[in-house]
Amino acid sequence: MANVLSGNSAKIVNITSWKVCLVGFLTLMPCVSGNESAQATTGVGPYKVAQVKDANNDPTIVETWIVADEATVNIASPGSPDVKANGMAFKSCSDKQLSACTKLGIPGPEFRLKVGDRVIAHFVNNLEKSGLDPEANVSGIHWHGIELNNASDGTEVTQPAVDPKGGTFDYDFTVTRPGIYWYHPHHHSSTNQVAKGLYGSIIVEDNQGHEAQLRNSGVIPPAEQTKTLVLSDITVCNAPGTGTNPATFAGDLPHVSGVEAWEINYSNDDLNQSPLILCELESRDANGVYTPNLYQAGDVPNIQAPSLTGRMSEGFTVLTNGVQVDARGGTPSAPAAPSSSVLANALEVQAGQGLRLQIVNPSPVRYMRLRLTTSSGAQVNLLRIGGEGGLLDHAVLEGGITANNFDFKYGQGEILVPPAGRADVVAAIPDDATGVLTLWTEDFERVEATYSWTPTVPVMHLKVGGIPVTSPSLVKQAGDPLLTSVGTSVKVLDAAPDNLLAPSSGEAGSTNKDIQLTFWSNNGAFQASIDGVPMPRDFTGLGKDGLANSGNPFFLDSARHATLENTLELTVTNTTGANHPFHLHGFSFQPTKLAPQGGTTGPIYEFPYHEFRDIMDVPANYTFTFRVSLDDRPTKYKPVGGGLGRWLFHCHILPHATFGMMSELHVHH
Ligand SMILES: [Cu+2]
Repeated sequence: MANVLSGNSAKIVNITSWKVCLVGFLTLMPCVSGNESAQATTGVGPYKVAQVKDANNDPTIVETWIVADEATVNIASPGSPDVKANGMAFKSCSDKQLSACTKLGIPGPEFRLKVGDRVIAHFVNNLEKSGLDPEANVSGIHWHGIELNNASDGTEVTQPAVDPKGGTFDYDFTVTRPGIYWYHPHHHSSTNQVAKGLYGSIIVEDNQGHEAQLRNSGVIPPAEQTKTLVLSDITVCNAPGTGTNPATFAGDLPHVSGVEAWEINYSNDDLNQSPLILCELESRDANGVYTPNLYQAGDVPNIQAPSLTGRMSEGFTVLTNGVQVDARGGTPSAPAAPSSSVLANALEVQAGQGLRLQIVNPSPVRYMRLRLTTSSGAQVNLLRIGGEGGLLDHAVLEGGITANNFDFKYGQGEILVPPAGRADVVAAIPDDATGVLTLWTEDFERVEATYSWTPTVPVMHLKVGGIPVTSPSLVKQAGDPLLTSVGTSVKVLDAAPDNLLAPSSGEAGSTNKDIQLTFWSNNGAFQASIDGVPMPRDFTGLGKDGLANSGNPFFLDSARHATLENTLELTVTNTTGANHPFHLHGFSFQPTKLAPQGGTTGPIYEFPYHEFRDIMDVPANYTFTFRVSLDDRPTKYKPVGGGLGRWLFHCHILPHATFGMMSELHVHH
């Protein structure tokens, strides 16, 4: 295995305390105390993630103290000059005194669990007090995708926000479904907190031995050939006044698609959130208020503005487990020879082996469109074997254009991971592979036939070495059996009526089974909303009438109501011209269909396999149909009733959610 650790561990950032104080002053925060931030680094290398510290001797209980803090991390690839980012990071401790901890890192430490395991997570918010009103650094943890008790869901409708500088909250839940999940804040300013680095992965394996059986029989790769890839992005400021090409957009990075348009728009400042705008021209405090001279070199700017007047931008540096992997020239289909630094930091693989990648995308805006190519540029298919709800019945090859002309807008054998999405994929390294293979993320047409103007960059390099492996039973192509080969299969939800309840007296809500993702026209400006009703959860302060803080920030006309233990069939119609990744809290859903919205024509996609997910990227002007079973689970204290309560649903492009493309499913007795 390539030694990816030695270079990185030598690069623990040493920053002087005056710098932290200066940053603190400029961001209207007190100086960071203690040495923690000065010692922080990113995870533990591009292809490894730190694991949580477990304080509990019971093998079925993971108990840990999860701390959110300010942190300066080094996001440079091992061996390259440091690139320091003044972000935010999680650490995990095995004692209440917070003395035995992982390093603060991006991403936060990973939970590896089995179905049935109980998680006791004592959350500690050590972020600085912001001095802003409303308080900007309140926080909490949402356990994205976990079907847990409502009180542990970590949103502003399930618990009070946790105060900075020492506030705590105890989460206590049991994991019930295998799959890849993640955790992140969901309270005020969570857009900014996630953009600055507060996220981590959760991997849950089944407790029936199915996955172990598939590993042991060589159908899927063994643990040593399984890697977590937390693929995110971040923007880091250059020193003010040093030009329009901040360090995070290095002009010599390899780009492929969309770069010309990106550069033109960048130089014209048409991007609403270029680094120059975020860091200098329109620097904003954590409440979205324009505040001049806020950022110095190395700062990670706030990205949430108080109104949506244009399109959101991706972060400008792509991170693989908190590190920018080495650049590689050329294009995915014609890659340049690898540099010595690529060779030094690549993960070593063997020809003929299978490589399993468990991918999480915590980016607030960026879609990861992933493609693996050989040293000569030939594509190696990324076979999807699972993701948000555990393993599939059979391996699936996604992307391309279907027989009836449904266009995924990414190539067959590529993988698209939208914001907050996850994918479990296997790549069969070709028997004749040599040299360095590279996994790239490319631009995606997320705004109706328009790219995001993001450059194509590598997110992983694989160096072929050692003795070739032959694994004839390895999953290699679409249709190869997974769960079916070990005598089980994904549960299938039967067709169901919508079963929505009328809101009872005194409650607001809608009985329309079609949830509409809308851009509501707010005096000529567009506001992301549900059913035309913006539901400001944050500091945007707009009520339905468009007036500043109408006094009803939890406007619920678009809420849906249903009864526990019901199965619903609902639709989500995207009436806008851009893709939106739809997320439902608390209950994983089974996708059935994507069809053109009413009144329009176009190809239909019926899901040819069964799966449970909590994120669905809904294309512009399409209607997504899904089924969901409102299963109960224990509360923190009782065996039943944990499924009752208020569960958010929203677009997971975080600025859209904050603007108001968010509502609630209320689950009643
Ligand atoms: Cu959206």
